[in-house]
Order: sequence, then structure tokens, then C-alpha cells
Amino acid sequence: MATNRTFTMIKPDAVKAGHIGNILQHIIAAGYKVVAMKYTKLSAEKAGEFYAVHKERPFYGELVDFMSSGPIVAAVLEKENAVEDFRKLIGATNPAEAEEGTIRAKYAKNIGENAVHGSDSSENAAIEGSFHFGGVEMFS
Ligand code: FUP
Repeated sequence: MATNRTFTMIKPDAVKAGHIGNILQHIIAAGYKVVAMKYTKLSAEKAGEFYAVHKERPFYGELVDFMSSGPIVAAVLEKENAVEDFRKLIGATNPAEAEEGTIRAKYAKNIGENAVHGSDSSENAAIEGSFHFGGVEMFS
């Protein structure tokens, strides 16, 4: 079922580099409303669980290490066509291939340390949102 919500994380590289403010501004200027937000840190176990779909991929270990290497900002965002528009806003997974002006083109280091996460479907947005937030932590 299509919904008007997506889920994002500002990843440890972007947090460390001091980009939280600029990235949030970029997201809000694009018309997203913050439904839930927290500054938190994933344990290796939790990062592994979040990215379980990539378990068999060669980069899984590095991905888990990276995502648990420092604090992140997790958020649920609301806007019409939220998932698809957010994927456009953040740009390609590999920042070298991301369109100019996208969040990854501006702030990501490389394909592994790529500044932000954006859900790839409404179904996953709901799963990922509930991974980080309880119902009472969401405000629409
Ligand atoms: P995306 O949906 O754009 O976040 O990309 P994927 O779901 O394909 O990948 C999830 C994360 O795995 C990426 F954000 C970074 C990492 N990754 C790599 O480190 N190497 C790759 O070749 C592909 C993905």
C-alpha cells in the first residue's frame, strides 16, 4: 500500500562531518514534515538487523561496522509521494553517480559512506520507521 511517509537516517559520516543542520534544512525545504526524529547510535547487532536484507552481500560487514561507528539521526518524514521524491532528493547510492544538487552529491563521501538512507518502498518505510520508533513517538 502506498503511503505518504518515508524513513531516513543521517549516517555517521555526515553526522561526524557536521552536516546534520544542512541536510535537515534540505529535506524540510523540499516539503517534508518531520513525523518522528531521534539522535541515536545503532549497536552492531541493531545495524546488522536493519540491513539484514544485504546479509549475503560482500559489503555487509563493512556496512554494519560503519553504521554502528557513531551516532545517527533517524527520522520519519511525511509528504505526498514521500518515498519516490526522497530517493530523487538524496540521489544515487554512489555519490559519484548522484545528480548535482542532491544530498548525496553534496555531502556523501563514497558508496559506503553515503550520508543518508532513504526507504525504497512504502512497505519498507513502515517497517524501518517502526524499527526505530514506537507509535507514541510519531506525531503527524
Ligand atoms: P540505497 O537504497 O541507495 O541506500 O542503497 P542499497 O540499499 O543498495 O544499499 C544500502 C547501503 O549499503 C548503502 F547505503 C551503502 C551500502 N552499499 C555499499 O557499501 N556498497 C555497495 O556496493 C552497495 C551498497
